[in-house]
Amino acid sequence: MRMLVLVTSLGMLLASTLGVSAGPLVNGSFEDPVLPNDGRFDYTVPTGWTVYTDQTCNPQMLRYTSGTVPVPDGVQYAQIQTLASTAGTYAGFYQTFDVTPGQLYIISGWFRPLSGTSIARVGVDLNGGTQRPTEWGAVLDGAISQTWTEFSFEVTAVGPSMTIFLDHTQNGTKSGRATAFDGIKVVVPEPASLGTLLAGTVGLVGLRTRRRK
Ligand SMILES: [Ca+2]
Repeated sequence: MRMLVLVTSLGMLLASTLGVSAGPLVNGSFEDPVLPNDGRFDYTVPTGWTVYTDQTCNPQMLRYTSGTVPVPDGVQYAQIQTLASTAGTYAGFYQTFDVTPGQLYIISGWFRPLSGTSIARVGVDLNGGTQRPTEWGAVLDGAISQTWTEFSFEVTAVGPSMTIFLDHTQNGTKSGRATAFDGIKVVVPEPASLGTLLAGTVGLVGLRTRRRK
């Protein structure tokens, strides 16, 4: 048991040394909960995420079946649909996760406005609250593209947590507009001395393997 704890600690140390993950952002790929493979979509809130809107909306999760467009990350994705017939109405998912103050993070993922009047946006509340952003790190207007598009932007943490907003809004007055999201990731940029770090990693992994025996 003591050896197990040691190995776990070593793994955590390794992860923090590498800086691969920013912390507990969970289910950025929307693979949880697992949907049945027989339906087109489910009105389900993805695990770890919270729904917000100014009026009314439908959270949805979808699972790809054969014959549909490939999913960017895994086999499921999430989308948010506004039900109000008001231009500017909005809805989305947010999630708060731990960060290190002063650290630079790359936020990336995929989004897809599902109509010509849908607008996909991703932004953060740097204070880790639930204040919907007024400035966005990534925007895709459905009038420009309605296909899966990868986005990426950088933010510097100011506190111990940060909240990401996956936002949908619309230009037109038709209800039932939506935006899809998948593969949301928060990572620390790779350091320049990657080769040196990798060499060190191989050594640590070797050590870890031996200790497990
Ligand atoms: Ca996915």
